[in-house]
Amino acid sequence: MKKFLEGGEKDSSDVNSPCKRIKLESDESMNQEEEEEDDQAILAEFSHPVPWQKIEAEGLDCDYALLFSKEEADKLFQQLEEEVVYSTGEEAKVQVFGKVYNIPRKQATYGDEGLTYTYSGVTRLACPWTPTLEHIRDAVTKTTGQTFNFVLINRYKDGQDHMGEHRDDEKELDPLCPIASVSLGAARDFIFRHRDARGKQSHRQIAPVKLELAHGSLLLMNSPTNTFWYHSLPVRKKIIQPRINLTFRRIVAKRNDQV
Ligand SMILES: O=C(O)CCC(=O)C(=O)O
Repeated sequence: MKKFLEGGEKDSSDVNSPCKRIKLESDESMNQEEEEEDDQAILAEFSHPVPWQKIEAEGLDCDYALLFSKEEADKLFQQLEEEVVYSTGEEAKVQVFGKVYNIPRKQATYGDEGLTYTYSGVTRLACPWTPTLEHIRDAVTKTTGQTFNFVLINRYKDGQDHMGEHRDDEKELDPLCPIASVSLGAARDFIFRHRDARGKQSHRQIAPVKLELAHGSLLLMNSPTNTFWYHSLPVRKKIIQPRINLTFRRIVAKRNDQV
């Protein structure tokens, strides 16, 4: 948590925050009138401005904000509980080094028609967007200026459910698009560990970066974070409430109807 607070005290005027970045891109050759019009358009478009916190370390670049109020987040959680259909049977397993495991949580994949995403030895086809998923996706787009065509949903029934260390570095992900992680339900710890500082053989001492992902929060993992840092959601036995996490992604690789 300390690292997060250290890295996260910058205010929303930070030039690296997503909203600011969008404004700066079009700054160069404008007269004042055009600039004012542009500012107004941005304010209108980004109707839900959020105070971003920057989280940085060597090769790690993230932005964190509370995107939804408690009331909105409560409602979205309930709607997702009614709408999302999670994988079962063979689809609820992953392969790691050739061995098949049950995943310690529930998963679902939604997105644009025909998109697939392969990770942990399993290929998943996107189900069509539900109204609530579209609503959350559009809120993330309005706030960040980024578009997404796929979402991986993880549901943790309580603190026993977890996710092991991994990177989201699959080739089919657009490397220029951040992975946008929306959390609803129980707040959970989320830990980044540098690839050179993992395990007994590690040759560098780099402190892990620890955050708590709150109800209604949005974490943007910007490039090159997923090249250098692994992330995990560890077991937290005292947590008895469920949590839903949605990672919005942009997939650029072939669709399943192409060869
Ligand atoms: O539930 C979380 O916050 C972790 C999700 C995650 O690591 C992933 O989808 O790759």
